[in-house]
Amino acid sequence: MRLNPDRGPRRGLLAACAAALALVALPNLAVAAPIVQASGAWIRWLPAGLPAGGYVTLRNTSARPVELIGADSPDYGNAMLHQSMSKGGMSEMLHVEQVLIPAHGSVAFKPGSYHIMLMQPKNDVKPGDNVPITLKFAGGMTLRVDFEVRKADATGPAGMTGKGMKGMAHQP
Ligand SMILES: [Cu+2]
Repeated sequence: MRLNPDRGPRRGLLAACAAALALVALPNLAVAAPIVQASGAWIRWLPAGLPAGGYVTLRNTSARPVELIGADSPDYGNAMLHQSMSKGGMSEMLHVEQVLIPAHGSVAFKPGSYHIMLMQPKNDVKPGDNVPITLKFAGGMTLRVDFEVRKADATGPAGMTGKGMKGMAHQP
């Protein structure tokens, strides 16, 4: 989110939003002030134990870039960072080792782009649940975020079902 200096009146609102986000993020961190704030976290649930996509917007409040390097959830056997890309009209998913969040910048995990690929659901995850996911950053920082599980008809990541799944090596 970038502040436009020409839009003075909106500054107050944005600042209020940022303050609200900080309050939400605080309980997630045991000691340090929240360097990374998470908002809008949700999971696109799919039936029959299919892999689900996790989405969230991560905002880096610090003056140094931060690298997301992994994710973990007690409700899934495996969680990986993926990126959907479209190539010659087909969409495919790539496993990415890290996602850089620039200083004072943010990265949106969203359908058709970055997502957390959640595999092997364990505890009968269903729409309406809140699933905790621990985000792991370079340097040892972690951030626990509750993801709201939504139905499959929410707009999902391209390539997550049908032919798009073909040839996807989800297991390392
Ligand atoms: Cu994926």
